[in-house]
Amino acid sequence: MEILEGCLDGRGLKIAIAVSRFNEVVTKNLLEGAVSGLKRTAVSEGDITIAWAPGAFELPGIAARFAASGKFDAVIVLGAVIRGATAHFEYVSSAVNSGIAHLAREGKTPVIFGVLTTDTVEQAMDRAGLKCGNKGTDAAAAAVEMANLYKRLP
Ligand code: INI
Repeated sequence: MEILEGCLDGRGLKIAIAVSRFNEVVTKNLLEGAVSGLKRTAVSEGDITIAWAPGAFELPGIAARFAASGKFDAVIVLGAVIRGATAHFEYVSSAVNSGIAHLAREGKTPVIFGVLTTDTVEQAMDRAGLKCGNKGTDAAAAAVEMANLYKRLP
């Protein structure tokens, strides 16, 4: 029996983060959580590359370029799509969801989905370091685990 797992040892891993500026009050907390989570697994600061996008809609394009570059062991995508009065929320959230899902499935580099989709700013803040943990920190752990797992997969 062979069991394949990725460990949470980030030493030597190079990680790219694409983060969106829209709803920055939330996304800067996600980014802080991700960076501190990576450092906790011993990813060194010099091995972290961060790109800021205007909004979540632009995240798949940046993540695709990071992933295709072959320079990174994992790519983390962070954003906050918060429901407003218009249908824009549906378009942006479905575009970013399907764009990142496609990359995560097709590429050689793991792509980690750390985009919040919530009804309110409060719900988003709760998941960006207040009451319900920090989705950025969770994404960091997933990135390290998946980077190490991909090295072992056929
Ligand atoms: N971008 C977000 O990251 N979050 C949102 O909640 C959001 N809403 O709801 O409009 C949003 N819109 C901007 C979008 O991502 C693009 O940046 C913009 O449409 C330009 O392409």
